[in-house]
Amino acid sequence: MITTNTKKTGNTKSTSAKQENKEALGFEDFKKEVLNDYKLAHLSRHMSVLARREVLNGKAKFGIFGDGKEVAQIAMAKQFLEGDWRSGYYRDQTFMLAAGMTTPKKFFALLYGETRTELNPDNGGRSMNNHFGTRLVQKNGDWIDQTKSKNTSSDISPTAGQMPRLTGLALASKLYREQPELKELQKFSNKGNEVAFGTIGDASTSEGLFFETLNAASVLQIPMALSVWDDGYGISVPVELQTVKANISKALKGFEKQRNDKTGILIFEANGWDYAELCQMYEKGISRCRKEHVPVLFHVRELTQPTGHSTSGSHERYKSEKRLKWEKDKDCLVQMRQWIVEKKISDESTLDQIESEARDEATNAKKEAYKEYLKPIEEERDELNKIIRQKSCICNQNSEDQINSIVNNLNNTLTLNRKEILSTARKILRHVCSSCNKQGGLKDQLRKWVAEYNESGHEKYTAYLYDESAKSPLRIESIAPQYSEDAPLVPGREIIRDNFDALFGNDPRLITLGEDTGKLGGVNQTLEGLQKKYGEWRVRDTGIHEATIVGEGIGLALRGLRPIAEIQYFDYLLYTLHTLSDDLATTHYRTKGGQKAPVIVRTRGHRLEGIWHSGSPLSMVVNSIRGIYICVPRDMTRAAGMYNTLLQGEDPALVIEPLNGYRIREKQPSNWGAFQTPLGIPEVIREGTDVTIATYGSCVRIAAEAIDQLSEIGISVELIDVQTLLPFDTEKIILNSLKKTNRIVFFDEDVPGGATAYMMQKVLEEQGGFYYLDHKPMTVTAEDHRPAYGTDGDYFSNPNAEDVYETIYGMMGEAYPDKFPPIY
Ligand SMILES: Cc1ncc(C[n+]2csc(CCOP(=O)(O)OP(=O)(O)O)c2C)c(N)n1
Ligand SMILES: [Mg+2]
Repeated sequence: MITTNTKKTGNTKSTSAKQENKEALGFEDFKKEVLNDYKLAHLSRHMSVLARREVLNGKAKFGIFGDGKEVAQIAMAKQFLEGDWRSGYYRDQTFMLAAGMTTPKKFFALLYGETRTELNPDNGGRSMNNHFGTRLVQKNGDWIDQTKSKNTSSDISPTAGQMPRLTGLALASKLYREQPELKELQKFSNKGNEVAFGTIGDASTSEGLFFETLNAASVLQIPMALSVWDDGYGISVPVELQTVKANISKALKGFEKQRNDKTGILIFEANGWDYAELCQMYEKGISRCRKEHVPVLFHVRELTQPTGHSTSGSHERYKSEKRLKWEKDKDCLVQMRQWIVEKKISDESTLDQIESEARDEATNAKKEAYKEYLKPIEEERDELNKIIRQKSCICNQNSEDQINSIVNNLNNTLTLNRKEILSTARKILRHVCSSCNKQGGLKDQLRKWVAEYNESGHEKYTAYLYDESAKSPLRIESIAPQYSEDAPLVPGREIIRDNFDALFGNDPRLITLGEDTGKLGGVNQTLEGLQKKYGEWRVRDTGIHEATIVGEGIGLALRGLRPIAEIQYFDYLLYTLHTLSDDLATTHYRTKGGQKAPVIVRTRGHRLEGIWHSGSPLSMVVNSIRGIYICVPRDMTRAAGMYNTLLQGEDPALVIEPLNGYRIREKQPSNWGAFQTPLGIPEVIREGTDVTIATYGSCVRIAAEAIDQLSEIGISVELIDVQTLLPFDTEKIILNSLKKTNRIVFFDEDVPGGATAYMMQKVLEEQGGFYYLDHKPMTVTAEDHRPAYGTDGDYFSNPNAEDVYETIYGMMGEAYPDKFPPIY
C-alpha cells in the first residue's frame, strides 16, 4: 500500500538480510504501483488534451474533461472494489480508467458519439463525452451479476443530479445487510459490503439536491462516500460566490459525526495534488464507510483545470494571471513528479520516458477509435454513392447536374456524418422522376435505401425509451378482478391496502418509502398496518424530501429491488420533477438499454381543492417524463390492477390514484395481487352512438353523471376511460368509437391545451381520427390558472358535469337544431 511504503522509503535500517530483502521487494512493488499511477495520470491528461483538439478541429461536438483531477481519482479508485458503485459526473475519466471501467479507446468512442455499444458501452451515443455508465442489463433483459463487476450508474449532465440516486445506491447496501429475506438475491450484494462512491464539483454543492441528499444519508447512516472535487470554480463563478465560508467542509461542520453521535457524516480533507495524503485519506475513510455503514465526505481541495471548464470557452477570460500561475504550479501531475523525485522513487529520465509512453498510448487510442467510428459511416456513404451512380435507369437524366452537385457536397464534406448522408439521399429523391415505378430503378432503390437508413437510425438514436425485451409490461395481459358471490362493497382504500398486503407477502424485494408512509400507513391509510407486518425498512417513513425519495427508489431499483416511491400529493411532484425527468425517465434510453430502474412512483391527485391540492397538472408529466409510464386509474380496483401489472415488468411508472376515490365503496375482489389492468388499453365504460368522450381518473365519474342526464333527452354518449396516458390507446379503441359516433370530446381537469391537446393529437393525427369527424373536436378542461379553493372555487375553475353536458348538447344542437335548440 502506498501509505505504509512511503514511510519505508526514508527508513531502510533493517536488522537482518532477510528483512532487508523483504523491504527491498516491498519497495519494488511500491515503486511499480507509483509509476503505474504516474503513467495513468499522464495517459488521462493526454487524453484530455487530444480530445479537446478533436473538438476544436471539428471531429467531435463538445468536450468536457477530467484534467487536473487525475491523482485524486487514482487514489480513490484504489479503494473501489467489485460490487461497488459510482454515481458521479463528467470529470471522472481517470477514476473510470483506474478502476478498469473504461479504456482510452472507449473514452474517445464516447467523444465521437459512437453508437455501437460494443465500442461505446457507456451510452451508445446518447450523451456527451465523459457521461459514463456500465452495462447492468444483458441483451435478454436479465441483470448481470453486480457483485462480480464494478458498477457505475449512468451519468447525467444536470449538476447535482447524481445525488438522489447515490443515496439509493448506498441505501441498498444497508437493506441487503440488514434484511435477512434479501439474502437470496446474491447477484446484487455480498452482505451489504458495497460502498456507493459519489463525486460532485465544488460549485454544484450549492444545489438543493446536494443538501437534501446529504441530510438524508446522514440520517439513514448508509455507506455513501462522496468526493467533492474542489477546483474553486463553477465555470466562471468562484467558490466565494457559491459556498458559505468558501469552503464546503467548513460549511458542513454541523453534519459532522462526532464520537457519540448516532447520525452524521465523517469529513476528510486533502489537497488534490498530494498523492500520498490522498491515498491515505481514501484508505482510512472508505474502510470505515464499508465496515460501519457511515457516510463519508472527502473534500479534495486545491484542484486545477489545466484546459479550462470545457471546449465552450477558455478560462483565461475569468481567471486572474495569479490564479492561472498558481494552477500551473499546483497541477497534480507536476506535484506528483516532484514528489517521486524528492522521495527518490524514480528519476527524471525514467519519468520522461513514462510520459512519452503515455502520450503514445493516448494518441494511438484516439486514432483507432476515430477509424472505427468512421468506418461504417464511410461505408454507408459509399453505398449511397453506388446507388446514385448506377446508369441502369434514366430517372435522373434531366437533373443530373443538380444531383451531381448534391453528391459532390457529400463527398467533399470534411466531417462526414449520418445527417449529411441521409439528407443527401432525401434531397436527391426530389430530383428523380416521380412517374417511374420500375422495380430496381433508381427511384425504387433510393426510396428503399432511405426507409432502411431511417429504420437503422431509429435503433441507433431513438430506441430503448422503454424496455423492449420480453419483460415489457406492455405484454402483460388483462386479468379481471374476481368476486365471490357475497363480495361486500368496501372503501377503495381497503382495496389498495389488501392488494399491497398480498404483494408484500409475495415478494421480499418490494419496498415502499415516503412521507407518512410507515407508521401512519399513508395519509389515506392505504398501507394501514403494513409497517407492523413487514417492518420499518420495507414500509418506511422518510423525511420531506421528494427528490431524494425518488432518488432512493432509483438507486434501490438499479440494485435489484422493487421500490414504490410515494409522493404524498401529485402537486408536490414538482419537487422531484427534475429527478424524474432527467434521471429516471432517461435511464434506459440514455444507456441504450444498458441500465434500467423499475421504480413505481405512487401519488394521488385529481380534485381536492385549492391551488396546491388540485392534482391536475397532467400535461406537466406527459410532456416531461417520456420514458416513464403514466397511469391514471379511475378507481382503486383499477389502480391495484395497475400495480399488479407494473410489478410483472421492469419499466418505471407513475401511478396517480384518484384522491376522492379512497372512501368511495367498490366491490371487493378476491384474487388479490393477481388481477391485472393492462397498459395502453382504454376501457369503454358506456356504449353510445352520438358522441365519444375520452377522459380518465376522477373525470370519468363526472362524465358519467353528465351522460346520464344527456341520455334522458335522447343523446347517446360513448364513455371511454383512457386508463393510461403513456402509453396511449395502443389498440386504437378511441378511433373505433369515433368511426361510429363521428363526434369527439376530450375531457380532463388540466389546463386548456394540456393533456386534452395531447389526447387530441394522438387520436386525430396519429390514429387518423380527423377523417371521421362530423363536428370540430372539442375539449372540456379547467381554466387557464390553478384552481381556487373550496367547493365554489372548484366549481368555477374546474370542469364539471354541466360543462360536459352543455358541450355535448351544443355539438348535437348543430346537427339537429330543432331537436336541441340552444340553451342560452
Ligand atoms: C442544473 C444545472 N445547471 C447548470 C448547468 C451548467 N453547468 C455545467 S457545469 C457547471 C459548473 C459546475 O461546477 P462544479 O460543480 O464546480 O464542477 P466543475 O465543472 O468545476 O468540476 C454549470 C453551471 C448544469 N449542467 N446543470
Ligand atoms: Mg468546480
